[in-house]
Amino acid sequence: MRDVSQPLLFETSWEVANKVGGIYTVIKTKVPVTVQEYGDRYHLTGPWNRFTAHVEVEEIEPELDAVAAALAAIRADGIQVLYGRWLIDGAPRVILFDIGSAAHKLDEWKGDIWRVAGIPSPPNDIETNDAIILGYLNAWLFGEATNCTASMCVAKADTQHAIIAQFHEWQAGIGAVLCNKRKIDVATIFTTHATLLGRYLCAGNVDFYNNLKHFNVDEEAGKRGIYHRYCIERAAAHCVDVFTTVSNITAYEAEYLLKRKPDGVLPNGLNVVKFSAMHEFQNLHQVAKERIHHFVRGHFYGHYNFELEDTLYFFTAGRYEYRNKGIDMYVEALARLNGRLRACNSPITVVAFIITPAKVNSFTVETLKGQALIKQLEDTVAEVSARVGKRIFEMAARGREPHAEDLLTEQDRILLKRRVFSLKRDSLPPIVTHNMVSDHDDPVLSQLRAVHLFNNDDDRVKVVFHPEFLNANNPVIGLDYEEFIRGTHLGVFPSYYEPWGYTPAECTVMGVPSITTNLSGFGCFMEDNIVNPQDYGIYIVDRRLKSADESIEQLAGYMFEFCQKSRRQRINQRNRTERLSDILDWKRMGIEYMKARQCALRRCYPEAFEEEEEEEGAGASSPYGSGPGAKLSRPQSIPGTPLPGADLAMYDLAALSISAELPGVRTQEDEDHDLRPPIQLKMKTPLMTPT
Ligand code: G6P
Ligand code: 1S3
Repeated sequence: MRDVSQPLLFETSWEVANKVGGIYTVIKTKVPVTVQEYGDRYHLTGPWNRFTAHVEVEEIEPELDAVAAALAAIRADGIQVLYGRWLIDGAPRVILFDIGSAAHKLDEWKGDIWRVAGIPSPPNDIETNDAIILGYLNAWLFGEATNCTASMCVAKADTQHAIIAQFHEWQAGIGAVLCNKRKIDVATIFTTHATLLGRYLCAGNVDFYNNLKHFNVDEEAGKRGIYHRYCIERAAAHCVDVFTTVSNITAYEAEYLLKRKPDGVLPNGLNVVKFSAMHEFQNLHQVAKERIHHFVRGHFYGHYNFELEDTLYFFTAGRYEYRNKGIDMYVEALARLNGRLRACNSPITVVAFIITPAKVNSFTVETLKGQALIKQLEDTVAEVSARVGKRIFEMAARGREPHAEDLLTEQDRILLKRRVFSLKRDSLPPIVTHNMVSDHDDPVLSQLRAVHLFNNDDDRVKVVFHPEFLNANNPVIGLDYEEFIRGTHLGVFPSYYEPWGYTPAECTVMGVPSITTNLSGFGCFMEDNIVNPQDYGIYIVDRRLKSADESIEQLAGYMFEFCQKSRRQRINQRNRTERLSDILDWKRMGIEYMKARQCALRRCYPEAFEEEEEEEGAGASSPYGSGPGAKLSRPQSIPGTPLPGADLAMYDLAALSISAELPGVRTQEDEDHDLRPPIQLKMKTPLMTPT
């Protein structure tokens, strides 16, 4: 019998040391807590991206005999594998497979996966081919390491420790299927971060959530050309000991689309950086905001008729999934906000950013010119100021009182005049910072035209569409994403399809209020766990029970309400938002991963827990109940019904994971800034301690 007290853990994903999207963030930020728990018994496996691996990974020799022997067997077949330490916090061991070097096996493996699991794989779907190769290599690794399919290194295989393999997302799913089909002696977990069908269906014009129970899933997948990928995802969900996803809403979706009710929910956390002094993050806001001011002066030159002191920065960001990420709703609500601010003669100007990668050629000349002109003006003013300073000093040193008219020479005046003239412009400030490949039918631009948001002088809402992710070397907004968030006032993410949603979570840990929806995993999590999230700067738009028009109205209302806050109120609200960051820390969220692993071990090696079960009563100590499909324990706080008939509470393990006294620690500074009581968490159930 394998020893379950010191298991080895392998976590596998396409995004290990390979940044593609949100899963990279999940894995990378979670590493420190996992390394703390597993130390050298923890490995991550994924594809070897040669463009990035050489800066991300330091090659070392494997220490564990079983891993070294397994890699030797795989390499003997001509497959290249990088074993090393991923150079991030926690420095975990990684095993990266060169997918191309296994291409000679592809046809054999495609045939095999059809025979053993009935999963088809059409030609020319590179992503699926890669997923098949990754899956087979992982299964090979686990087989060798556990002595289940060992070829040449039986003596070195690990037959002593229990091994847990966790697979993230469909791209890693084939490995999970093979572990099951080949009866490899590992406890398995499959975690989906979205469902393929969900993403596709939501992007179309479908009333997704109300029809979830009625989709003909095979037909819908077939119509969208993703049937084979769907087969991988569904098979993985069914082949593992424990099936999980990232939020209740996605668990509900997975139950109907993948036909297995998830055993639990593993919400995403973040590495929370705590400043020793509360005001430090407020200072960072001020510094970053100044940098955004600088961009705005240049971008709006010639029409810069608003006060930056009364300007608020809103933004949305993420993958360019126009409908799924709720960009459609954001634009419509901005138009309504513009109307309201104008109607009440508000002194506030909102500059609303949209940051999402689209197909572009380069920055527009107008955009670059604006920044160049403002830089020129800044340089000229600096030169003139230096000369004026020198003159004042000379006069004062000679005992003369300086008079304003003596300070600027005729030459200075002409120079300044020329700079001021160059700021005149006939056109309106541009909406988009780049030349778009399809300007005429781009969804954001088309809708901005439809709602007449053109950056007119009298518009109180100005729009800047930056169709590329930010980085510090950007010549226009020279800030990386994190600094940019810090400088803004409000993140707006009215998503329709958002299994978790890191964007509002990132805002929260940086103390920036945000708007999310009750269709996003993050929004539901906050709604389920915090009493009055709005008090803490988490606004949740109802996209479940309201019509689209009502939701837009609610969103516009939240933004308008935010515009009416005084500076003092905004500062207080930021303090409160920042205090929520503790509940998003992996130190808390990671507990759900522990539970999933514990559950996988119990299901895979029930005999190892028999004694304990006898002592405690069957199933008593299992975090997810005693067998697949077991009913989950219900939380004491039942969340509001999402849709008629939908019971999200049944996946609500996540809500159990936070101890009630967590973020309530208050400093004197808190008290000074914020007279409200400590954060009220909804859940009262104590932490489940995995055994
Ligand atoms: C931070 C800074 C303050 C600044 C304030 C501006 O709190 O520490 O010095 O006045 O930000 O807040 P606002 O919401 O107007 O950007
Ligand atoms: C998915 O990435 P996305 O932006 O396509 O996974 C993320 C990590 O779990 C999640 O935060 C997001 O909601 C999903 O949609």
